[in-house]
Amino acid sequence: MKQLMRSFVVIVAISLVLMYVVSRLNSAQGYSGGNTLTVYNWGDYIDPEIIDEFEEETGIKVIYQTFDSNEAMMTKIEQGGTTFDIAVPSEYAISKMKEEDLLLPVEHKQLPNLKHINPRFLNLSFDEGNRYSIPYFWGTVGVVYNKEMLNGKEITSWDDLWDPELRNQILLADGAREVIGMGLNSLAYSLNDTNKTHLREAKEKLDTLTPNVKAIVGDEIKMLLANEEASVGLVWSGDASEIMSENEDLDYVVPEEGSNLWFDNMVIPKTAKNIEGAHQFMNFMLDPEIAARNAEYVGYSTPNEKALDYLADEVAEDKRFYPDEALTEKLEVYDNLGKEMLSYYNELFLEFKMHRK
Ligand code: N2P
Repeated sequence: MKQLMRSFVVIVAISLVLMYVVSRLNSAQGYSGGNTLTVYNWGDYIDPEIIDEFEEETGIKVIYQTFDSNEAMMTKIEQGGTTFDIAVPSEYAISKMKEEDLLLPVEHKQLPNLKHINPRFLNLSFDEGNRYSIPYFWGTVGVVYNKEMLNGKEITSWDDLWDPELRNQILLADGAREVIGMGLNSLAYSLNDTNKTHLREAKEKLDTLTPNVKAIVGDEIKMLLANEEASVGLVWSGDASEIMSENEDLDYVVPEEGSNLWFDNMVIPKTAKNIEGAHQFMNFMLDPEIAARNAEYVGYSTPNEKALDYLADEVAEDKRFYPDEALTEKLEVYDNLGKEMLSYYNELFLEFKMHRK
């Protein structure tokens, strides 16, 4: 009995010491127990130091997860296995998530820094009054190309990508709407076309691009293009801007037939557990100095007017990445085409990928 008692005392003592060590470790990192925030964002879409600063300032521990397409993000949120406090969908996905009742309204009163956002990026049709979403980054879809590797040949139109001289030279971002969109735009159809004959035609046109397509890739597209593994890429504008600062032979163009203008906003999924923390995170990201550093780090364009003051003039005034309204008016924003149509776009994209095999 004595022996048993002694073992019990030893176990209790060890447990107490362990509990003390864990609590010291946590407080050393500034976390108060259980105060966590789960953030779900695109890959390569935040300066990790900003997460550290948010944790230090608020005592909230951030659990950070990434996705590489709106479709993957929505599927995960719909399934509900992991609960997220913040997600960063693009406009058509926001509209769809609202429709499916997957979002919580945002309390503007808790976001004093919202005033720094340029009104041009507020109150857009996918979320009137910004009831559910707060601007994070914006941009276009276009083509990045290596002037040296193309021997000075310029790219100005989508059709230029079909040039037989570009055999095995093109990398495509892995996005259904972006790739099908390129097919649609090259045929002068809308990026929101729902006519299945047109969509099939676009997919068939894309099939003829196959000999030129080296690979369909995720965030590694930046590394591959910067290292000149290919001379042309279908990319989001910020990825182009990021790699152009690493390789001066690269340039970015939005093809003349037209392209996509997109907006990525922060939202609070319905299943969020830390709603107050989610607002703190949004307000932190809206701080002009933080927004500027984040934009500088990821290469994407900030909708934060005040943040532009902190960016170098050659960045903030670069029309390729900060096109004015006259330019963006010619571009199309993706509409929420509804479940059935979005699945059809995905299906065609998969078929195109299979065709390459
Ligand atoms: C970041 C991708 C941004 C996607 N890696 C644009 N919606």
